[in-house]
Amino acid sequence: MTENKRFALVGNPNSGKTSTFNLLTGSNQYVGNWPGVTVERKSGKYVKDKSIIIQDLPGIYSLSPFTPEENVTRDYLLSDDYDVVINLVDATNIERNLYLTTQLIEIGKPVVIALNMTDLLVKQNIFIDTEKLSYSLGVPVVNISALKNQGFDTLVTQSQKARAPQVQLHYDERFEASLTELSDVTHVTNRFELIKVFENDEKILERLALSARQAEEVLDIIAIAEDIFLDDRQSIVVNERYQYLTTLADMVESRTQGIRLNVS
Ligand code: BGO
Repeated sequence: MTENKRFALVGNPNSGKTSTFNLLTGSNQYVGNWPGVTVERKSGKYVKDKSIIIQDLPGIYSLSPFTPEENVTRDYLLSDDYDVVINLVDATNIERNLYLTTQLIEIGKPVVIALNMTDLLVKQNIFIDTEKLSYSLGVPVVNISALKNQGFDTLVTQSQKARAPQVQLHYDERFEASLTELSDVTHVTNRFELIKVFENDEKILERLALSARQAEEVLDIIAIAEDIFLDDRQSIVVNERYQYLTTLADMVESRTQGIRLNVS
């Protein structure tokens, strides 16, 4: 079994990506631009093992390519230029941060969640069951604090040995039924691509080069879903992800109000 050597750092803005990148690479950094856009490209070598290459990717909230940053990150993640994604997640705001995670997992390459800012959890009376989170998403979750330089050895070890996600995130049955129909028509099996077909994502559709008949059937399936959900295709997907994440957060996170009862 070969170890992963090419790490891609992905996360929301302010999740601690820059702090993490600096800790992992120290002064072994290379700064340039991504081809064709004025988006900064930073990569580097791991301070403790120079054979590990770390690619920092622009901070984003979603893999819908609306901004140059989202485009750069998405194109990179759909390439074969990396072995594993390290997904920075702000532990004090998991529901919002995990929105991107659902999409990363659906791409199907190895993902490790670096649950950052864990130094703030006790102060903010938040408890996260990381084992349950890991089990639910089918990917390793490592607690880190970029501020306190904690958890990085474990993060690197887990990233080296991470394998493709073991769980398929399951959405509402009606949405799943549409995805199954789309898969039957298009023969697409990758979850990320399939959901992008549902969203009518131009880039993915171009790549798939569907026949006129397939394209027509795809549009019929989506139109039926829009009638059922009384919503447009993009909003259906956003809502499905958030519903999934609300349930997940309820299961893995508890927040107390800062009142500690003394039980004697
Ligand atoms: C400021 N714990 C805590 N408590 N803070 C962290 C951690 C952590 O584990 N990791 C990062 N931060 P970036 P992106 C700041 O800059 O790495 C903090 O966008 C400030 N700046 O120090 O930049 C980090 O690259 C003034 O905070 O994230 C930074 O993903 C007052 O989270 C912020 C307070 O980290 C974002 C904080 C002038």
